[in-house]
Amino acid sequence: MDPKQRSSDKAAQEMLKHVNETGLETAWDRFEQQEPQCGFGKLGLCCRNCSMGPCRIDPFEDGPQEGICGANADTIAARNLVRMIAAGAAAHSDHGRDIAHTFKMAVESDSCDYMIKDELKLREVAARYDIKIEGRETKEIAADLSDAVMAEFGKQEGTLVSAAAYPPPARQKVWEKLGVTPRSIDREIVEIMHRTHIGVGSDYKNLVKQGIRASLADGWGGSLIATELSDILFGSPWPIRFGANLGVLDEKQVNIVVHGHEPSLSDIIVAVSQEPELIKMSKDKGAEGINIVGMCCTANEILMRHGIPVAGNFLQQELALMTGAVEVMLVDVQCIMPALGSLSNCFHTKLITTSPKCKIAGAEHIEFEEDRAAEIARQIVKLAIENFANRQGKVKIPNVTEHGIAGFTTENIFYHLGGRFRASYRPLNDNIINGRIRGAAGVVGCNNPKQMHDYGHLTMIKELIKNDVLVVSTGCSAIAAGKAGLMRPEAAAKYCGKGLAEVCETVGIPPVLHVGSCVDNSRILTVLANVVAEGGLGEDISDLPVAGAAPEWMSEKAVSIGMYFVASGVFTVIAEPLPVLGAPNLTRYLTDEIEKDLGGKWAFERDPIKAAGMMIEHIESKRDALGINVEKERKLYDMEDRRALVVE
Ligand code: SF4
Ligand code: MSK
Repeated sequence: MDPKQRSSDKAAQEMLKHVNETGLETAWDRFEQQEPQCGFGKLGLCCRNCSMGPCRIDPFEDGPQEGICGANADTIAARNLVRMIAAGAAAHSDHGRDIAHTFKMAVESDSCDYMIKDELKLREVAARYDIKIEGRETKEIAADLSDAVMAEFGKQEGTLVSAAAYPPPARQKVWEKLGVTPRSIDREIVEIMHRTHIGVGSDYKNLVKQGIRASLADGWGGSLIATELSDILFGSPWPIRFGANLGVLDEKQVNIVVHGHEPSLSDIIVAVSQEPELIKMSKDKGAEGINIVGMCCTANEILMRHGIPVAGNFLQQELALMTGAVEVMLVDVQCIMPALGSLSNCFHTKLITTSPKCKIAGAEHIEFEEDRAAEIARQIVKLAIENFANRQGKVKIPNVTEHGIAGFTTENIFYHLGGRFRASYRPLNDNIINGRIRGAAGVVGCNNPKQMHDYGHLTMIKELIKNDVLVVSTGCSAIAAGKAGLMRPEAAAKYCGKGLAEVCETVGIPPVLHVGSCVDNSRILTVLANVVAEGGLGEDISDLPVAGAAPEWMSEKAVSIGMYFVASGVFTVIAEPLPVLGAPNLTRYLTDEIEKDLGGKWAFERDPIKAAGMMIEHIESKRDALGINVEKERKLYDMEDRRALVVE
């Protein structure tokens, strides 16, 4: 297929053309080999939850309408869906648990390579957990926070502290009424596996209810813990310039690509790669230095905090390796294609796995241990330096790099909108109320070879900002926006409607705010909670003129994210439909009736312009409901009016 039909990214197109000439395979080729994909799977109608099966339901109603145990289409599709949520919530939350372990080690040890970098955030988060702050040492507060956070994963009684401390009270009441307030993170995931076992639940709504509860345990629990402890431990992000796309690889330097999701090792890799001894070693081997670049969400973690350039998003991981310029691709967990194992053997690249949870055939395994973090990081950097001399043949790096500003957080967004002397969400709320900003949209998620690479993200984002909708972005969507120049402050004048352009230019922010990795979708939740708390835009997140989207989603984590946004009251559009379309009652519930229960709902739309139109329509309907769409007559003050403005 023509590379231009596979990707809208110039660097990816160039590499795909090169790949066609070399005969190597990519995810796009393997996708075509899978066509036509299984219709039962797409519709959610196959079940292999026990060995009486596998069973499948005939979507045309000519064949069986029940599995051997009697499960119908709604039951089977709902069980499959909530198992996807369990996997997604588990991935995010286990990431959170790993960060919590690193945090605990940093708190307990005096000789560890990690330390608390953001004391202010430590105190803010600890206060939310009701931990005494006044008159206490940092270490004491951190020790209490470490215990409190660890308890969130496995406690047997009560509900999540963060689900009560962060969301607006009105939202908490919605959850209480429906009975979906998350209890503990692990429990909700385990309970999905229990409820979906043969012969347990068959009521599709009751199954979805547990999916909702587990997704909330992810968004307002596991993911939030991952984000907040990472900020405390590695430093809260601050707006920072970054470079993006395959052109950030440097032919003359030792290139190390860090890929996956967890920042613990990559953060240390960034630090040790700047050590003079290692830089000298790289020069002794004929390189000009050491170049660390990121891929997927590990990239987002170190880009947000250190401005480390990002080589690409999910569908570019094979392409980065195919440049022949990568000495080491260092991976941790999630979104790492197994294909990298055999592909790395066609090049000099060493693929190194580091997590006991993620070993890949064809890769070398160097297990990461937090208590030897710097030592292991140095070992890996040295391996990369030694490997520089082993490059084979010609290196092919597309000369394509964009720049942008990343590093926005719940805490610093308001500094930018409010300015140094007016640090509150008031200016954001006021600009929404006065209509300069119509509303906000979270555009997040992956790439998927079913859609042209990056096209869905970019087309949707451009349509939203053209209509004065401020966009916040995470994950591979944020990387797509960065590569396309949408994170340059100048993008406001080029792509935005008049109102949004005015706000962005006044404050000096880009119209698309990079708020981090996949777990950092929790930042979007806390921004929404802050906007509600600031006042003037309703009592609940479901009152706000906001919407969410994942225009190229593929991972189970995206299903959990989508569900926790819907459950938090957000209208959420995804391109590829959830695998439920063979189950009519379940589909109707998710895309319509669920709104009565939660204030948010799902929509499926592959055309990014139409999807953006649906989001804008929703935003306008919320503005109408808030009564802020009324055109106000502008009053020009004369001297008499001014004299009347007596300052008390
Ligand atoms: Fe078939 Fe029921 Fe077993 Fe699923 S759980 S495989 S529908 S018998
Ligand atoms: S990395 S989950 S492909 S966004 Fe977070 Fe990208 Fe999706 Fe992975």
